Amino acid sequence: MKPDSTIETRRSFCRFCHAGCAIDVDVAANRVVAVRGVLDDPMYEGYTCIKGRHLGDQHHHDARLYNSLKKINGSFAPISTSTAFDEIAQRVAALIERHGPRTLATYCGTAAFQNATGLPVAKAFHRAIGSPSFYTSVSIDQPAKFVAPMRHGSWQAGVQPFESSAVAMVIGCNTLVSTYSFPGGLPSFNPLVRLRRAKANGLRLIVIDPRRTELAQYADLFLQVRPGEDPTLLAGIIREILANDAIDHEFVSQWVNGLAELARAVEPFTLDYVAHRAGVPADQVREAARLFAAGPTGSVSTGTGPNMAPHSTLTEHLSLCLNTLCGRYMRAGEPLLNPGGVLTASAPIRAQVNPPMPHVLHRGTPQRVRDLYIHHGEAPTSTLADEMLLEGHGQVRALLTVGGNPVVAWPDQSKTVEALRSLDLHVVIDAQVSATAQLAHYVIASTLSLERPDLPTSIDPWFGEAYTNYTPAVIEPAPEMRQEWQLYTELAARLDVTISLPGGDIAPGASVNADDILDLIYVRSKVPLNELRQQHGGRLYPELATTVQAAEASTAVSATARLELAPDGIESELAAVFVEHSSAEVIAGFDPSRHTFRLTSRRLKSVFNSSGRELHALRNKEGTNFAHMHPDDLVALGIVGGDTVELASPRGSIRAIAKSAPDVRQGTVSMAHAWGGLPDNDGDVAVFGSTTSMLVDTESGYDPFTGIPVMSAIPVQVRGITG
Ligand SMILES: Nc1nc2c(c(=O)[nH]1)N[C@H]1C(S)=C(S)[C@@H](COP(=O)(O)OP(=O)(O)OC[C@H]3O[C@@H](n4cnc5c(=O)[nH]c(N)nc54)[C@H](O)[C@@H]3O)O[C@H]1N2
Ligand SMILES: Nc1nc2c(c(=O)[nH]1)N[C@H]1C(S)=C(S)[C@@H](COP(=O)(O)OP(=O)(O)OC[C@H]3O[C@@H](n4cnc5c(=O)[nH]c(N)nc54)[C@H](O)[C@@H]3O)O[C@H]1N2
Ligand code: SF4
Ligand SMILES: [Mo]
Repeated sequence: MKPDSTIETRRSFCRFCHAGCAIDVDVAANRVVAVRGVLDDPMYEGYTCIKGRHLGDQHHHDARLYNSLKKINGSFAPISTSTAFDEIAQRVAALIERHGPRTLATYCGTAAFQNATGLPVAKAFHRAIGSPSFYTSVSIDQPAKFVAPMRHGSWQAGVQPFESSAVAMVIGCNTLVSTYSFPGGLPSFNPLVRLRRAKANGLRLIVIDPRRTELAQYADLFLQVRPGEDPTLLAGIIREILANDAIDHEFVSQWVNGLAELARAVEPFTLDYVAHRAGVPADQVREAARLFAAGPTGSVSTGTGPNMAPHSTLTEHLSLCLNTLCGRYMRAGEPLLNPGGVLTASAPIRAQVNPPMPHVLHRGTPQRVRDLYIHHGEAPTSTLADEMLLEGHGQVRALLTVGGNPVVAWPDQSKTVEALRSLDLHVVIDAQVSATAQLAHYVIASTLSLERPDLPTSIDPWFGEAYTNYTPAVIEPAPEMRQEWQLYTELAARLDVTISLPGGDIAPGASVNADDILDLIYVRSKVPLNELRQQHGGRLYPELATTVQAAEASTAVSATARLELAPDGIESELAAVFVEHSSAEVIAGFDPSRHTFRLTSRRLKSVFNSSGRELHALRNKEGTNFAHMHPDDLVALGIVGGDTVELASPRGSIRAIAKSAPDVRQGTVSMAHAWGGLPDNDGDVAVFGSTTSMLVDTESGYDPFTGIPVMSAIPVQVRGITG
């Protein structure tokens, strides 16, 4: 920093992860010199984490990409971004001409979500060119969250919120580290303070996780379940609640179908069976059922753990059933402090059921593999590598990767890398040359969060009270950098395509800026964007609060607008679970005598998936993605923390550094994903880590509705490596 440069403080919000914490950014000479939480922000009250406090490093580190790159004879050379767009558009046009629009796919990763404009414009571009090949990280995250309610139905007014509840059951979610949670779970906005307040108000917390997590430290009841056995445990808890007749009869009789069928399906899951299979003592199962059903308020929520384990839509369904059986929903007249978010249109929210729609799950545009379909306009990412490799009509030959890192994040790393290497055209827009960008034909230098105006959109409906926080760009991007939406508007200009957004069209070549795009997308915002732009940072909008409306008369008597406890397939899937010895049996090649451990997913505080490792301060905090194991398991294997181990699943093997972790259940290896790099980059695992997706098989054990493979509770053999 030059001595004469003055420091100016600008208000914004952090987008390193999804949590959107309000921050003050000190800027001098267009560089971020410090980041602090905003103490008087009404939602975050000054909270930030170590990643947010290193936002400046993220923007200015040595490997930051300031220019776009083109691969020539196997190595990258700088190219002007505008020339890159000319060349890319030409190649896209030729590929579409030859193979049809489906040949062009987009994959939007996490950085397209912490970003109000990236995802909507990408989607609109795909609609405009007629390409259904639209993929995001959601389908390798918690896709059951979208599919399970299509079979069960959903309650329009939502579940009872965590903070004002008497009890909460959290299954495989660790918000104190991930600052992430769906409604019903611990809100991710300053989570520890909210947890402490809720506990001071009498909340009783039940945590179900194979690891005694940071959140589990606060649990009144902790069930250290065997990885992958949540369906058994939840079936047992439901059976116990039914046996004690502890359900909300009034709610169930008015709004619910399938009670007898569900009761029949869970009947075999006795306390003894559950204790044996899920590894949770019978008295704890009984106590969890008693505590949850006693409520009288509070819901079940799940995180990525069970959503990535075998039978993920079944687990999600059973968790919805628990909420439904106990009637843990907002009722007519109760307050809605953030009715559907600030940035969406006003609409009455009623105490009634959005009916199940199971018929749409196997209808629409099919994928060419595994009998999977496109839901919600999004195709399952677990099939994208196959769609690139499988020849024939519909093959994906060109990919746009937007703020994602498939090489380390997509399931089955070997197949992913083979598929990416086979593409005719791969364009990555990223702020650094990620492992994925190394394989691309073009890398477009992207802006980072503080270089663009934005709104916290993906979490907008999740705030407990109506809140939003418009931010202008707080520093200027370098001239060659582009925002994600510009990849699409620049292609559209060159392909003569009109992109339609809710507020109007973007004609090919029209001159638009990021604020114009925000206006076009969020035209129905309850508070006009121009009003939001007048605010200095985050604010509550208490004037938007309403109450839950009574059900429409026609719905209240309709037999079809009911929540379904036993939709088609649930009884047979529970019966199939019952006869398994272990959920790992769904995976081809599983050998119980060899694969005696289960590898579970987890998040690390100082990095965000593959982001953050490029910054020394953050990397040094974590070291690597250790294979955390119980000390007794280390002794039994004859190894100590710091030793290298080989983890071998039926699909692949990796090396990792063992770490003694008494908080991990025996028989479990708890390890973070998205470390390592290209498989032939045989780096030191103690420094680079390793990629757990190498162990993931996409072709067996996947969920039949979402295609998500088994990405947690993966059966592995663990071996110490000597010498
Ligand atoms: N085995 C296993 N696999 C998993 C998981 C697991 O638990 N286990 N988790 C899954 C989950 S939940 C997810 S969400 C996915 C994540 O999958 P991805 O989203 O594909 O992976 P990330 O590492 O989050 O990729 C983010 C990329 O965006 C770049 N980036 C950061 N900021 C910006 C920006 O502002 N603009 C642009 N253009 N780029 C930016 C980063 O440099 C990085 O390369 O992985 C999934 N894969
Ligand atoms: N610091 C940081 N924050 C992040 C991320 C990050 O990488 N770092 N990633 C972001 C992303 S992309 C997402 S999707 C969210 C995810 O947010 P969370 O869902 O909270 O993710 P985790 O912290 O991994 O918590 C998952 C928990 O599931 C448990 N688990 C694993 N397998 C099983 C199982 O079979 N059964 C049960 N019951 N539990 C199991 C794990 O032990 C772990 O405690 O976090 C986001 N936030
Ligand atoms: S929790 Fe997420 S949004 Fe908040 S400071 Fe940390 S990285 Fe930024
Ligand atoms: Mo995620």
